[in-house]
Amino acid sequence: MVNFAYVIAGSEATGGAGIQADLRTFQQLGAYGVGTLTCIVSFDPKANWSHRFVPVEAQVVADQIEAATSAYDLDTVKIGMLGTPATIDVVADGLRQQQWRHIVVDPVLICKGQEPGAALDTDTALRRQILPLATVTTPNLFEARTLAGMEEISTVDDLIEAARRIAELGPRYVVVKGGVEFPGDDAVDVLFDGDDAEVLRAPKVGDARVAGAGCTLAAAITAELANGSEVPEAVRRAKEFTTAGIVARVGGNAPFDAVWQGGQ
Ligand code: PXL
Repeated sequence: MVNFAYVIAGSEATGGAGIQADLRTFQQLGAYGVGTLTCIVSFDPKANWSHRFVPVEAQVVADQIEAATSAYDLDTVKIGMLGTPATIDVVADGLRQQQWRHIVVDPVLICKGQEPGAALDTDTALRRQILPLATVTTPNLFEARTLAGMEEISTVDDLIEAARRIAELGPRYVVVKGGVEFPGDDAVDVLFDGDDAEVLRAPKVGDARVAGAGCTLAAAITAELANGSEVPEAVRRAKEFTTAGIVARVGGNAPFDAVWQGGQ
């Protein structure tokens, strides 16, 4: 029997991040990937690889959710980049049509190609309409500062405080990711369950950000949950999977490397 893992996310045209990374992760972890596309990001190599962003029409997002959820009894979903308030409306509506065992929300806040005004609307809509539905959310340092309303996160206590504040927005579990920006030699993540915090560490692999790391972590949590793990075990395994993928990263002509999900 195969377990289904569903993802609602954007395409990143180089394949490093977004739904391409999510579906590779699902495949590696033995889950059958089902995907709904929300937007298309095409970096512009002529303009310093800046973001070009095109949303998929809201009705088409709704149609995809209808097709996917009608074809299979899905119960575990990852939410990646949504991109616009209109998309957030239809995704929130779609999610409310059925019960979910797990909703993993990677709170992708801004996309550089967007107007600042539009990005703020999108942040507000995500916080109000999507985060409260999450059983697990996985903000990076920037997203954690924004969602928790903290100017600085530079200690493990700060990571825990951020997680505590974000849990008050509704998610059952919060994973705050320190990443390469967080001081020290380790990539430190904190898993907060509403009461207690568990600190996860792995030695940093270099000091440059690797594309797709955040997408891969959230997708790996989703796949492990689809395969029956409890949240803490899913998060620990997902971190190991992602670290191995960063070690095995691929490089090309873009100025950033990307996670290879086959690293483990
Ligand atoms: O890594 C965040 C992310 C998620 N989803 C899409 C993206 C990006 C970053 O570029 O393009 C589609």
